[in-house]
Amino acid sequence: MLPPPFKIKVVEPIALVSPAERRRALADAGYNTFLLRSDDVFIDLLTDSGTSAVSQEQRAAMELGDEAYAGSRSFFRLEAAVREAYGYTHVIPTHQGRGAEHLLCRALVEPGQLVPSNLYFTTSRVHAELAGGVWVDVAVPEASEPESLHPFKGNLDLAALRAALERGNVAFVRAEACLNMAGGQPFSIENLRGVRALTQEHGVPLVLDATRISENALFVKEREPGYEDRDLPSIIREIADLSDGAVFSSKKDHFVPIGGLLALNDDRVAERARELVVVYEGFPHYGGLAGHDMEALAQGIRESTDERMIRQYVGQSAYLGGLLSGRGVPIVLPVGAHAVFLDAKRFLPHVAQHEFPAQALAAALYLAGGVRSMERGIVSGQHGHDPYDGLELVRLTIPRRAYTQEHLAYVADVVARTYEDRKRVPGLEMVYEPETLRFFQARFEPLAAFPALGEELRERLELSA
Ligand code: P71
Repeated sequence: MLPPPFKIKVVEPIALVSPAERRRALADAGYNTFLLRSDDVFIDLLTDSGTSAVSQEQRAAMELGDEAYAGSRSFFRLEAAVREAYGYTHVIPTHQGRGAEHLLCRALVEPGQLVPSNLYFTTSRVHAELAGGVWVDVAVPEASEPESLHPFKGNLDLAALRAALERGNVAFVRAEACLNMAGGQPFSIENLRGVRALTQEHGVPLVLDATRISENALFVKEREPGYEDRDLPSIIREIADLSDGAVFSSKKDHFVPIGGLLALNDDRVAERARELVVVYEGFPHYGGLAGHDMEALAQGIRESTDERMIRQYVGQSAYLGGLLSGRGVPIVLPVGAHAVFLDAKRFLPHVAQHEFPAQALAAALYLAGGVRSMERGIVSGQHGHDPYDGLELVRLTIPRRAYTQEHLAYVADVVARTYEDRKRVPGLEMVYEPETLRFFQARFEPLAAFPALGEELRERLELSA
């Protein structure tokens, strides 16, 4: 693996608090890693959202932020950067991805209309449903098979999509790049072309969730015949050109702590979205962002099409995944874009799904080594009273440009140590359940005492140091 195409100029101290403090912090957080304080976390792999390092060019650009309420120069620079990278006609900034999802769904979804998509993302689905839409899962079955080596588990199932379109009353079709809930898995351009043909045949808009489009383009280059010699920006552009619009959470690929985009080609839909943005986000020339945020975002978009940058990032997940597979830890394969996903059903087979195995595993990893991860199982996946028997994953998500190989090697040690002691990890009981997006703030109690993983790991690491 080549070294990263950057070096470190500004650092942020981190520290591993004692095992006793971790126990207390975890209990105070109701065994939910979302509720931990970052001071109690050593390696923070909760999310790649808003956690990247910014570049010196982004910092410099921020000085140029034009904070004019309307007609801001920074907006026009952002618009130009979006058009250059993706080619969309209309650009509406939002405070983050879900702001764009809200506007899109309010503009496009009528009550009772269907929104077919590859799997779901929590906020995307909630906004479609709040607008009265009905979410339809049209992912290929391999998306939900952690052991399938399918190279494009982010593909849409064209037969299922055709059936949904033939039922009629479809608001828009959503295709998510590097499908988060399947493990950061790409779609192929061949598949997207098939989706495009079907949506055009039925006169239905195709909207990308392009949050992780750069990594998707890199996987296309590596895995799809005919793309090996293409440059990354042209593949990104080809993907965007197959769609009618996109939502972006810019907190990922665009290397900014805050920001999102709604990009559209259709004038009428864009007009509706602009009527809504003034109600919910702000004037269309800033949409919930400061001028300096838009400058950092415009520069981040340019960096996000740099193949060396994206290759280094995807390489970090592959590195961590390789260390874990080598030690027999069950993970989702192939390793995806932004994270390594542990398969909690195989990691903790003694914990039944109603005892929240992924939540319990995330808690155990924190105790073992101060590593914060995110539950992606029944706590985040179950929706209302629908039964859930889907994936039970723990996501070790890699912030961009933030951690070194040494950090990741430590994480692999913590996970492998926890795996050795997996039989002693208890299930959980949910003691507080919020009504929507329950995973953020739910609280749990362990059904038996957690083993003293942390104490033992510390001894081992100190001995080997
Ligand atoms: C991630 C996030 C952040 C997150 C959001 C909700 C629950 C837990 C964590 C955000 C995404 C995303 C995709 C594909 C839209 C959003 C929302 N991901 N689409 O993975 O991955 O964007 O957070 O900027 O509002 O940790 P937003």
